[in-house]
Amino acid sequence: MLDTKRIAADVKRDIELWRVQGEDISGELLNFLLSKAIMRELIPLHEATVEKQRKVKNAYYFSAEYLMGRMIQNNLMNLGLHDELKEEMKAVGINLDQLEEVEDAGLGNGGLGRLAACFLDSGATLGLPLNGYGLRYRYGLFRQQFEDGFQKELADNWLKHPDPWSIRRDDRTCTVELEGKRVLAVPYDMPVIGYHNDTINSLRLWQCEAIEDFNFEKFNNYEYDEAVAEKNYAENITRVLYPNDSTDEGRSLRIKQEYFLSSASLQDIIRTHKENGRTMASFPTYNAIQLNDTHPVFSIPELTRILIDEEGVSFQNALDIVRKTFGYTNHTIMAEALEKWDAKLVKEIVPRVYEIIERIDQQLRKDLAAAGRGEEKIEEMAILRDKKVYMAHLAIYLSHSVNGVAKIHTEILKKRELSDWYALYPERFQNKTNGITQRRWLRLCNPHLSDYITKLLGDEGWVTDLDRLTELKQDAADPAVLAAFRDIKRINKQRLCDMIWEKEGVKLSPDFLFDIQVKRLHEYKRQFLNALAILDIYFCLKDGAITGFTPTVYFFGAKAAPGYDRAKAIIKFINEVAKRINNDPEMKDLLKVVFVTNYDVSYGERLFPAADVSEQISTAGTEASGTGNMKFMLNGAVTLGTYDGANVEIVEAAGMENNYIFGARVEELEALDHYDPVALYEGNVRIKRVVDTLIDGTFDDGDTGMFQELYDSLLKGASWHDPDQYKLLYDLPSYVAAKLKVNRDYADREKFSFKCWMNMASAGRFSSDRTIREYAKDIWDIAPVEE
Ligand code: 26Y
Repeated sequence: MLDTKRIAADVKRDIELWRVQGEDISGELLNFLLSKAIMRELIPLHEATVEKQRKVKNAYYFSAEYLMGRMIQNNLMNLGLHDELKEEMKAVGINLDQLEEVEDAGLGNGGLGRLAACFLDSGATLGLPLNGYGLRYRYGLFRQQFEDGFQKELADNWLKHPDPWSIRRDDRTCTVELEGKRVLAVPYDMPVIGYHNDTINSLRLWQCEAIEDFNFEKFNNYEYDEAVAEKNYAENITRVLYPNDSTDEGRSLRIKQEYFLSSASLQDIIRTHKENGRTMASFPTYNAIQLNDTHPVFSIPELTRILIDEEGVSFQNALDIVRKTFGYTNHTIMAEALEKWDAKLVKEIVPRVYEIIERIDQQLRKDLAAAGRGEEKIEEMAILRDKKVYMAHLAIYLSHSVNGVAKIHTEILKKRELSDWYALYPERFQNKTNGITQRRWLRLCNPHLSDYITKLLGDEGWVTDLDRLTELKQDAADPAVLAAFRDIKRINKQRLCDMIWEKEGVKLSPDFLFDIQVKRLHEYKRQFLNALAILDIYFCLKDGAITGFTPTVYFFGAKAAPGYDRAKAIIKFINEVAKRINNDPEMKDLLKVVFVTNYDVSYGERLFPAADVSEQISTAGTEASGTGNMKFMLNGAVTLGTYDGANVEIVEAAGMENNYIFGARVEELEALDHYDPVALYEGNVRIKRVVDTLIDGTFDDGDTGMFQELYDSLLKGASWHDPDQYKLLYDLPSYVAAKLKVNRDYADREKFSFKCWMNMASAGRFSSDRTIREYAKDIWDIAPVEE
């Protein structure tokens, strides 16, 4: 364990020095001083972990995204330093709450990136030899602002403050070749700290740099532009995270990022493998690599290439080694998000890797023919087809394990999207239901509830064994427990109100019902459906069709990909609805709508603990899992959702009767052969009334025509889709009914808090500790390193 006294003394001395200079201690400065002092102490612990891991099989998580959020408080908690340091700092007039100013590390888009971060936390806490590889983007996911209700994107300049949690490791630098040019891959290591144990794993993020930071030979030869161009070529590769999690774009920069990540990480693992005195034949015995979706899948042909070209391994043996090494996780059912790269681009950027892909494709075609597949089927399943590289096919063919991220998702993959592959390799398919780390998503973000749980359970064991929450189910019978639980929720709601007032300038009351939908903005997630339902409720409150309504705030938080026009139109629409309702004096004590700006990990840490109702309303069969749903559940909110993704398992664990499931299920939607949204619109005056607000002048889209486009998307369709492809109008009546049922039920606070409590007490399964144990046992074959 660390020497808290020494750390505190270090930081206090630094603080004094800054103060002598007349400097105020800002949150960022405090973060820097604390983190630096801790990092110094961590180095020997990290080295000890590395040494132990040399002896055993290791797993590596390859991911283009890591949504780490703020590091400092989580690290203080995991190291067990928080309380003591808080006291020490108080003594010199410093409040650790100042750390709330510190910026998030936002190197990810959404669920997939946050999952990677939760997995690393669980790996270290379980003492597993699990380390991460990713990219050190100069700019993370954009910062969102609203201007007149329109989303505007600003650069996320997260490195404008020094990044004390990373150590540059020049000694582990390697080179990567792209388009015949060589660039440097320089690793920056971030510690991944196990909770109250001595494990310090690492997240190694690659930064791309020119081989010579500035080529003076060229410069002196008057080749000024070339000298600068070389530097820019390299630095562009890790300049920015693609802010898109829905449509795959055939961009050469993205291919370069993906190959750069794959190549550098593999070189590093192979180097370690050899340093440990091992040969490539034993590579899969000592190394397991998990591919977080298809983004790092160039690793498959790249390892094949290295084995053949550099290690003299035969093609067949190389495929065998590769297949034993990799596991592939699929995170999406949406066809648009399945990566298909333009073969010509791949060939230009990595010609030799492309040749290997061609050879793998030939082998796959042979295997398929041998397995009795006809020409047409072979063409459908090929890796190279229509001058494109199908990354998912490459991943499945050369992995020993393919997994979905929730039961229903894995079933849908087997039955629909990947049915041909399931028929070919049934033994490769597995389910690994997602999870979240209770350290960040309860212990850190909800201290009052955490303390109360600890008090009831008698100890803090639940922080590393979330199943212990089931013991709390019996306490639901105790009215005093539920009353205390409600008091805690109210404190959390007040905290959120304060934050909303400060950040959004909207005054809210914690006595309202808090109903929250936070996630990336996407049509399939149906924020638009939520907005239409709120409008319907609003109109019905105005005309008296609804009475006895419990005052409610509907919260939204979501970023839209900058090029996703319709998602941006939905944001503008929700902001218009919010403006109308919030400015209506009749709604003052009844209804409010807030779209929080720049929803990110840190905002989430305030929102989840304050929620009464969690909105999870994707069209059945579209959301792979969802993990926000689990964060709400763990903090004691009920789910208002469709029978989709992990919602299915949430209600299985917490009881249908304690949640609000509505809408069509997958089978019902599949059986719909002539879906006619126009008939629904014409046949239901309430549907018509809300949909017409898009075109009757109720709302102003600033003459962009975006509301007309939204209207058309529901009733006319577009060149690329049928009208109302996500069945909003189909589910709208049952959704409004469910929203009103929640609202009525909430009036009986005691009964409602029973449901909330049962959800919290049933959340044990959704710990990422459980998920990671399953990966470790069923896919990676790794075990905790002995102390
Ligand atoms: C190819 C590129 C456009 C792309 C980039 C990022 C495609 C997809 C993504 C990210 C996808 C993602 O975040 N998926 C979410 O993964 C979560 C973790 O498994 C799931 O819980 C969630 O349902 C799924 O939408």
